Amino acid sequence: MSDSDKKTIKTLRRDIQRHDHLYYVEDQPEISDREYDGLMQRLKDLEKKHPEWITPDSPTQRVGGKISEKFPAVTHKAPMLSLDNTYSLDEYRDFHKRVVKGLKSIPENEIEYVVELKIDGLGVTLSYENGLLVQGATRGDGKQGEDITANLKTIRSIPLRIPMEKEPFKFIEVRGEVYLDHQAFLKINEERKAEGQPLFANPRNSAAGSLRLLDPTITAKRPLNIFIYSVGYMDKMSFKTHYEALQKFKALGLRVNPEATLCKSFDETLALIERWQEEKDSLPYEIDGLVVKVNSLKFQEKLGSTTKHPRWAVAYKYEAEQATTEVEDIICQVGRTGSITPVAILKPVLVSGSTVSRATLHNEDEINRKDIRVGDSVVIEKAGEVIPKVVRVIIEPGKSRGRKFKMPGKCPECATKIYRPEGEVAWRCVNAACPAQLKERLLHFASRNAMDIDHLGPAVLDQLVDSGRVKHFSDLYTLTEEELAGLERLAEKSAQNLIDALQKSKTAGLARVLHALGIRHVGQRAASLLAQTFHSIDRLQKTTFEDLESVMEIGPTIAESLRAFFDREANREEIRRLKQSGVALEEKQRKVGDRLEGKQFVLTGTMEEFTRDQAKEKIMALGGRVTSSVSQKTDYVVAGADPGSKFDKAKKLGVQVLNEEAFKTLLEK
Ligand code: 1X8
Repeated sequence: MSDSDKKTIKTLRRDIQRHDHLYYVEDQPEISDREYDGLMQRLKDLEKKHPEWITPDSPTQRVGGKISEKFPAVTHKAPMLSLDNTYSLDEYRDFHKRVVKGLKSIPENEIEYVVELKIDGLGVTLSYENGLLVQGATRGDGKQGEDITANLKTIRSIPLRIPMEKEPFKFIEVRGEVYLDHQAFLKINEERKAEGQPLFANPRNSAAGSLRLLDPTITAKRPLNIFIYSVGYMDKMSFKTHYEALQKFKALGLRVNPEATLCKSFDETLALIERWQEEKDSLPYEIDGLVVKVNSLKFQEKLGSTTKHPRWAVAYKYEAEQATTEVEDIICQVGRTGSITPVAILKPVLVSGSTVSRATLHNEDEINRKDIRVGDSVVIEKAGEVIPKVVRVIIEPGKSRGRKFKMPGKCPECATKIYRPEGEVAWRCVNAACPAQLKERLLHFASRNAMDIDHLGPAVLDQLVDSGRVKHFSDLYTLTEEELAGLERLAEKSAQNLIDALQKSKTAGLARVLHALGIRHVGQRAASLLAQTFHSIDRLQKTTFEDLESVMEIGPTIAESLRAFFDREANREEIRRLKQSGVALEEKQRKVGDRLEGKQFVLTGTMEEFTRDQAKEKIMALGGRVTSSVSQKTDYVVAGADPGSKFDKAKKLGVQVLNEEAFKTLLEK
């Protein structure tokens, strides 16, 4: 008897999976809801009889138990970069020009693009191992996300298993966008209104909120959906083009947006931009533009990425939603670097579903160009998560206006005379000790992605800075519990907690310290690359502009900024003080070894077994460094198939060239 039960269970699972796919992915159901419910009930009954046969990919297992109070962190196998945005055809043409230039030896007519819709939702990853969905995560900050597997499993268009037995890869992480369509969004807000709960501002927030619920049974009730749009990582690369990857996703049962279009030329992409301008509002879900990607994966690799964006893809954004309101005041804010930004205080107004009461005015020239004055009626717009901005003033004939806006002569915080450097748009407060700047810098230093010092908020910092007790980051580490307990609004317990948090932050590690120092252009990713490459702040400090620049992904802007920072005695002094306070300024080198210590590598061409990032990781794990251009200092050039000009240069300079086999031997030696 039970043998036939086993068979029935298998058949039911396969049938339900097929009907899920037909209904949720293909949008072409073959059976009625009632028949479907019948199949599901039979499966549930049989699994109840034989609980030992329940498998994680059974359709009954979509809704699991509650999650403990927090989602575990997940480090992405490859960073989830954001897309560079373009807002006009001119900017968009510049993107194409950069691509053509970056692919110098390739004729323009060989460059294909894929145009896709940019879904306004939440980026996620799905990892399949031997076909089984093993993990789902949010994008998070691009480097680390949250493990939301249980919630993603409730999305019926996400297969719990994909048929990858015949594929050359055993592991694949795909990326996609989770979203709610217009109808689902309106329905959820209607329900929330009825229940007296606060409304979601837009479909994107509502999707994000739903995915971060700790109780998957509630997530399961939200009709979330997904479109898969790229490979994040796979153990064996088996596609030549992005479009091919999309077709493979479809064949595997993953939900791919049907509007993805292969374009044989740049002009074809322009036609699509025009077409979607007209048609985007008739889609059943929100898009905030198009995504255009270079089709060839080889070309993608050639173009590479900056620390923030891939150079082979771009977002084309359509005009954002606009609204009209009134300027009540214009104030000036002092930033971390002393730049002074005028901000409009607005009469609150609803745009794209959220209330807007401030808008950045960017800088003096912007205000003058638009002639924005207190009391004016203005058109504002909000594009996605971008800070709202003032588009233009509505001139009402006959209505008298306020006075023309003038920048204050002095810093609104420290009253130092402000100045506008030649050739720049921003006015600056040059007082390095300006409390407003110092507070912003300290807040950044303590922030979660930097030194992560809990309990060091604006209220505490205001007092410490205003009393003159804290003038540098390092002063934080000489604070005592008694001193802190004496501050307003800080209980004794919090004082102890803050001391503990400061103590803990000393071991945050070099990458975080480099980010926390607030060196211009050195964001999280650059800081982490620098830490991995140089291991200690002393070494970094001694590195020349040329060597900094040759680190892959660093580039001249960051290199110049680092040099400028370390060339200032005041900064070196501060680093000495931090070191004296016990802040760790060295990265422990990974134990794996330092066999390649000091060796410089350059990678070129395509390898069979490694992607570039994988090869780079292996080299760095053994203490070596990877740079982007071949010079006298290069020890090895690793050349895969179809190597580029770096190979020729290596030959010319007499640098040792390794093929993939020799490279593998070197790693394993
Ligand atoms: C973000 C998105 C991408 C796509 C669609 N919607 C998005 N929100 C797509 O590639 N079709 S790609 C992307 C990203 O790389 N940050």
